[in-house]
Amino acid sequence: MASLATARQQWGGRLVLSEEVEHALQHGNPVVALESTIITHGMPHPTNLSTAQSLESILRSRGVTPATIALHSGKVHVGVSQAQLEELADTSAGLVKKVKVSRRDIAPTLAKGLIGGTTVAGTMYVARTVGIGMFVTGGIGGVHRGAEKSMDVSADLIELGRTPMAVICAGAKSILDIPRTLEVLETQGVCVATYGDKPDFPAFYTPSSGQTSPWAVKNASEAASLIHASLTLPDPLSTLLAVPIPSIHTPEGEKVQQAVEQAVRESIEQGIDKRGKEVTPWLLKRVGELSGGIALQLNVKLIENNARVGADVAVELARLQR
Ligand code: PSU
Ligand code: MN
Repeated sequence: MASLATARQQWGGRLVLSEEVEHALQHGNPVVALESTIITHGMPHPTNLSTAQSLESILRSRGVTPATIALHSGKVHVGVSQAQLEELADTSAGLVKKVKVSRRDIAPTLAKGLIGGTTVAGTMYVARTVGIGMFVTGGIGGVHRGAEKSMDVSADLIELGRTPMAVICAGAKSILDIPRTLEVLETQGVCVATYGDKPDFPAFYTPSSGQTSPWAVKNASEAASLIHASLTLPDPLSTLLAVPIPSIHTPEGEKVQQAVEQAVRESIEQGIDKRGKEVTPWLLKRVGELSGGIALQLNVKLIENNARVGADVAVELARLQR
């Protein structure tokens, strides 16, 4: 595993760890990475801020140190201050636009000293360098509908294939082509496992996408053994742990599905589907508008649920790693 001294050297003075993250990593205490694109581009203000704070406090209350990752003024931050969280979440007009930072955007965002929210791919890239093995988020990027023409396949899927880590999410949004997303994950050598009683691969707002995950784990201890096995292979591999949204939300989830279908239709009609990195944020915003705010409420519920599960798994995993 990467030592902090090595990581500092590799980043050449660009790495800033929060005190609590540094302490936890040095002592082998459980640490979970959190992304920041969801703050800068994925949710509207002020829910983006309250959710980011809530995720951190859920993790802490279960004995896990949160490492929210973001770029700021030429530095890579692993663990951000309250003030930085507020700045990331501030979407008022007139501010310099924040960058959505996938793998390819890390260097230019640093070189230009901009503020960047890291995507799943960007967050994994950074987390690995400091030896963090677990990451909690809402949904990953995937294969977009129509990708057989547009070739819009999220860098998140490729990152999962090259950066060994356990990523906990609620599946992939049905703004995406879920069967093809699962195909690419297989091609990339990523172990996809559903958490809980049923093997269904979840579709973010709803517990089932109609697809089945190749693997399943029943509880935190089974999840931790799987992740431990993946991370201790001769050439470590990633696990995508898919946690279904709790079933009490199913009626609202089905309403949001209708908004998703309409948003995807509109994106094609208006040519938004050809705008690269803007596609996902546009769809998220439009689903929010069309669902009258229900999508956002569900998004918060499911990501908080992921944080609870992720914390329990991280505690078990740290035990196995001692
Ligand atoms: N899905 C969500 N909310 C989000 C994202 C995805 O429900 O905020 C963000 C994540 O940061 C993810 C990124 O890594 O969008 C994927 O973007 P793209 O499809 O452009 O790779
Ligand atoms: Mn894309």
